[in-house]
Amino acid sequence: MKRVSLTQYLVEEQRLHNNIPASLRLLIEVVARACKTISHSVGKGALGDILGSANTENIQGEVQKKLDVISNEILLEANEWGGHLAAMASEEMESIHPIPNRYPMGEYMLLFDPLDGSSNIDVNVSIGTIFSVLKAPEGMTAPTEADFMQAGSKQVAAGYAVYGPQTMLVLTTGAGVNCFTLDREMGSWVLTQKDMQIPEETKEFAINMSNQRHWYPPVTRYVDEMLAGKTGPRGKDFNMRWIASMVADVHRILNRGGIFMYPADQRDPSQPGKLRLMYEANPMAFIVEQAGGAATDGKQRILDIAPQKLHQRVPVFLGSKSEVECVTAYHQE
Ligand code: AHM
Ligand code: MG
Repeated sequence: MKRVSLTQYLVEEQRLHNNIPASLRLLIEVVARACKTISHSVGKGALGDILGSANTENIQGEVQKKLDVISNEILLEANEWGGHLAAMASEEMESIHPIPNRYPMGEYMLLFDPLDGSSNIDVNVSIGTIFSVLKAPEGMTAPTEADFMQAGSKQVAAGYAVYGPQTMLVLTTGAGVNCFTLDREMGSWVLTQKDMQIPEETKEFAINMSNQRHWYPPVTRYVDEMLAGKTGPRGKDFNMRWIASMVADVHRILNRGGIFMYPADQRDPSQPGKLRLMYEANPMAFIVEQAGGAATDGKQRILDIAPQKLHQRVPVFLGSKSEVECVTAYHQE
């Protein structure tokens, strides 16, 4: 079988759909290269002094792991000098990171969660990197946080790398979703799944059940009905999976269907859910919709949310269309 590399895919995609100009291709290739470096660090584990805590806290007051900090540095350094970006924003940094003056300023803005699934780093369970690409506003000279406040529907590209038994890169530029596997010997990304499609019907759900007592009624009702099995209102037995790495849970759903939920709950009404709109919900919603699935915050399409601040959290329901529509309908009743 002829192998198609990430570069060849991007060049041919531009010819076909005119949706990946040279500077966006450079951006995607640089991010993919950074993910390769992160994958290499992840693979070293205890041999690479990358496990454990960095003894620092990020903007959300979460203790940073060494690998959170290392991955953030790798992405910043890789993307600074190419001339394709105006600014970056990261889950691990309080404010935006404009491109230093010594480098030319480009037309895109990159957002990322450098290392998602931090609680799984030290136990050798799949983790990942999530990224989102926006266009810098026309005529922008000095980027500010306000320039990033664009709805997810404005994303020009989004993707994630999952560091699991294999390292994979899943990418959309708005014309479907494709998956590349890292050939570790050759150091290259090879196209291994074209036009991924999420099955519309499913019997699998993902939610952290330990929060059950804190849920709001629509989520309780939806999950109770699934748990009732064949003789319940849904008329079928459901299976549950929760990896606690969003990349790994979403990757499973892209491949065999399912619904992923991180709802808001009653613990802290000022924090609507755990996941961040700009680094987690938006890029994953873009990918899921491009693969024929759906993504809402329970009330509206995630990609339509007008962001208020960089580190904003939102409830997330995404995956197989019929299930997302069902739980969203329960929120509207
Ligand atoms: P992180 O970005 O700090 O790693 O947090 C996000 C992760 C998601 O990958 C995952 O779905 C969720 O947190 C798991 O949360 P919990 O530990 O509450 O189950
Ligand atoms: Mg994270």
